[in-house]
Amino acid sequence: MALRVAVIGAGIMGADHARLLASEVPGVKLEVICDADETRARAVADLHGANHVSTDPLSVIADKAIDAVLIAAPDRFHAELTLAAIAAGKPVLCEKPLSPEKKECLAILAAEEKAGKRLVQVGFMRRFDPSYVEVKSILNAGTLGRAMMFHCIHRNVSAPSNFEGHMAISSSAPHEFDIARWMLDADFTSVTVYRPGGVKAVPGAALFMVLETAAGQLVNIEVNNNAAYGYDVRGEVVGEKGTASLRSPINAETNAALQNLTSYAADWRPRFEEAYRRQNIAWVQSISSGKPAGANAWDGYWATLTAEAGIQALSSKQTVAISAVPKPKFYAA
Ligand code: ISE
Repeated sequence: MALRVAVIGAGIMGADHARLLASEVPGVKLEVICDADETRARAVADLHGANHVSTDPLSVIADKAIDAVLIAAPDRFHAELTLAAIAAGKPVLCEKPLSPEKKECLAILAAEEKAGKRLVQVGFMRRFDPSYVEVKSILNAGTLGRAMMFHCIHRNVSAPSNFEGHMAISSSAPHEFDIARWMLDADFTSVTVYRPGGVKAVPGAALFMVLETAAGQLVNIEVNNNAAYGYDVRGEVVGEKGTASLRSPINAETNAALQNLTSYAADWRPRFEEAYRRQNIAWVQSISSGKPAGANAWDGYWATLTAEAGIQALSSKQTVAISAVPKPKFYAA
């Protein structure tokens, strides 16, 4: 029987997840699109063939006709909705961040452990991106020797209109925090955050971060949500014997007027199309196999813990130590 999925949030990501679930993921019936704006929910439902629309996420999650929930609502609602899914005993794929607040992530860890079943996957889709996966397999094969550094770049054309406060650190940088922990298989111990001189501190303005891992490796991350020229994500792992870098998918190049040109996407969806597709397929497969896939709630907690330390580091202009609660056995392996 097909898995009956509700998508909560019909903004950019909710609409894209609805498209993927309806057209790219086997074994799914797109049942409900839920959004505070009913017209927006209806438009996405009609486009992707969902049966129903709703404006009440909690009743959708509790509905017996729903087997699993994909949360793509604004960040501040992620924890409440994830907790509701856990209370209903339903698997949930929650867009990143799991919550912008670490205390809410801790509440999710406690609730999931109490439920006694791994129900939460966090939407750190880069773990499924072919370029990150290949760099990790090169590193794991020993070709580069021991990893010493990971250079990361994260640039958007411009910060979305809903960007406020420190969302560059709490909403965008968590992708980098998570992928660096995953790539190096190491937790962070500290973070320092710099704002380049002369840059106005508007939401999404350029930042440069340096993190240290428990093994002493260094990770540097540029997050620049207002880079103007295109969506551009780069990464290079530097080992003692060599380096491995990401290649973004490029499907065509233009040769004309004495120039060779390739283009940048306007946002992350084309760059990570394949990652989202594989992530959503893996989520649905993990529900039928009972074997969790991708980033779990513990990983979500770690990304938020790092972000909170990063925000503190930016305002204090100090290096901030990062220390997690002991890892519950429930999340081992
Ligand atoms: C943005 O906040 C996101 O949500 C996307 O997942 C990410 O790829 C993008 O670069 C972020 O700024």
